[in-house]
Order: sequence, then structure tokens, then C-alpha cells
Amino acid sequence: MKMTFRWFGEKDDSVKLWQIKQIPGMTGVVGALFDIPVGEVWSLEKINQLKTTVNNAGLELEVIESVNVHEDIKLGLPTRDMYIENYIKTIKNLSKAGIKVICYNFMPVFDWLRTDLAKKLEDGSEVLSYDDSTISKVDPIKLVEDMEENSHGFSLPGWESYRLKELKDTLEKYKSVDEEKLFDNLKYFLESIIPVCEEVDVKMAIHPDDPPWNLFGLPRIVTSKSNLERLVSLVDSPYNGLTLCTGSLGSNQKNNIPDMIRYFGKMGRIHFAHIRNIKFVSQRTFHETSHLSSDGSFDMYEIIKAFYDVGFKGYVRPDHGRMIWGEKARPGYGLYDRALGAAYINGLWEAIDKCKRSGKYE
Ligand code: DNO
Repeated sequence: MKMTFRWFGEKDDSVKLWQIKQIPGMTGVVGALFDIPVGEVWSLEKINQLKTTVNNAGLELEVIESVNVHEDIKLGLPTRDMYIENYIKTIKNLSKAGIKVICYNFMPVFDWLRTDLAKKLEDGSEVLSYDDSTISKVDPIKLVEDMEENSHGFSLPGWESYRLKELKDTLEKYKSVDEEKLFDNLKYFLESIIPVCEEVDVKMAIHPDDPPWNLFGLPRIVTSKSNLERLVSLVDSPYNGLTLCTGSLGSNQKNNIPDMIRYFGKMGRIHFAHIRNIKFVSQRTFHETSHLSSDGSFDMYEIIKAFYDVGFKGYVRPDHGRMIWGEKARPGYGLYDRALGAAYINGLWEAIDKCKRSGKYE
């Protein structure tokens, strides 16, 4: 397991690289070029600039999150070939800069979705939360406006305004795309890019849909063990892999996260892991918590043990944290609680490792 930390760049992150460097066990950051509109090629020059900045702080840059996929690819429009060509050029440039893993998603229109970016917990900390009954009442356009308004002035990952400008139009286009069509379009995309990934040694790691069910009538397919299984077999190559996000998959209570980690981990298809905890209020209503098992609904020990048992050697990052200690940062992405999360994950790993080596557990 290689511990990393998501970073949004010098201009758009309240967290500084030197602070990340001081978190125990931190090897690198997970970055992206956020100013390049989706669908355009990432130049080698810009990628190298980012890499140099990160390396100068004594950290590695080996994972990119995200190279977003243009809607025309997800919709299967004739223009998709041009965007796929650009995506391939970006993969090749990332490979030249030493990037090993690309995290991406295939969610129509919206990326992750929450109904409140600053729900107050009893201890005064603030977390992201999701209430299914609110979602069924809200107009998606209104939701986007609210997100922009409540993001502390930061652009939220997946909610960049340029992606959402033509929202109405895009929602209309999706009326003819169901789950099967979306799977076909994902297959077409993977069949085009995976041979290139094999050639240049860059692993693709799809991020699960968050939350993992259809929203606003839009199909979502990266949602369950059986769908993930179908996905990895669309193109049967180790380069067609997963980002195992505990919080996203875990928000469907039918998903057994340790079992999924063992299953896809043994297959060698998990290249990146996002680790966080959530607390269920009801079936499809939850809020995020600290990483600690006792604060949320997941057994974090079982989750880390599953990664340990499959000999996980991929990248991991603490996912969303609470806003604590008066910090003002991008919701979910402050320094303090994610640093605590990283330390906790490292602690669990060390304890499991020592037990295992001393023969104290099977
Ligand atoms: C949210 C993130 C997602 C993720 C993308 C990957 O905080 O986990 O926005 O980066 O879905 O493309």
C-alpha cells in the first residue's frame, strides 16, 4: 500500500505541499490539471510543470485524478472518436511524465452528489451528507447552483462550472441512454484506450458512482459487485481496473466492501483505493464521518485487513474528511481530518502486519 493525498494545485488548494509532506507515511500526491477543459489534450509541458512542483516538495506524482471523460463519449455520439483520440494523447503524455494510474469515472453529467456540504455534527465538525428524500424533490439545475454557492469559493471536483454550463441540453440528450447503452459506450471507450495503456504502462482505475444508483433518471452502472465484474471483463486486461472507493460503493448497504476488495484485489484489478467512513441515517440517507470505525457504519479494520490479505500494493488515499479545528477548505478536502485518516489507516495496517508476522492471526 502506498499512501497518497489528493491535492488540487497551488492556485486552488488551501492545503500546501509542505504540510502534506509532514503527514507521517505520506509518499505522494494525487493531482490533476484542473484548468484544462474536459476533452482537450493535456500537454506534456503542463504535466511536467505539475510533476516538478510536486517533486520539489519531496513528494511523488504517480496518480492522476481525474482525466474526465467527455459527455459525447458517454453518450456514444459520433464526435466521441475525436475525444477518444485526445484522451489517448493525454494518456501517452502522462506516461512520459511517469504517471502509473489514471482515476476516472463514467457517471453521466454529475460526478459525486451530496445534498449538504456542511452538515454540523454534535462535536461541531462539518461533513458532507446525502439525503435521498431531498434529491427526489430537487431540480438538478437548482442543485448545481446550491453546490456552487456553498463550496467556500473552491471549485468542487466533478462540479466544475464549465462542465455544467450546458446542463439542460445534456440532460435532454441522455433521454435515449439507458444502462445497457452506457455499458456499450464504456466498452467502446475501453476497447480504444486499453491497448494504448498496455503499451505505455498506465493503468486505468474507474471510480464507482457516488452514490451507486440512478439519479434524476440518469443511468449509473459502476455500482455493484456484479456490475464491476461485467466492467472488468469488458476488456479483460489488468490495465482495465478499479478505484475501490469504500464510501461510494458502501453507500449501497447491499455492497459488502471487504468481500469486493478480496474479490477484485485477488484478480489484481484494484489499482487505487479511496478510504473513508459514512454513517447511515436510513437506507439511502447518510452523512460522512471521521475515518474511525466507531464513528461510522463501516468496520474499517475489516476493510484494511481485506486489502492487507490480498497483498495490496496499489495507491491509497484517505478520502473526504470532516471540517475540524476551524479550518476553511474545500468541503471534504481539508488538511486535518484527512491527515488523521491517513495516520489511522497506517496504524491499522501496521497492527495487522505485526499480528500476521507474529502468527497471531490467520
Ligand atoms: C469526490 C471524488 C470524485 C472522483 C471522480 C473520479 O470527492 O471521489 O470526484 O474524483 O469521480 O473521476
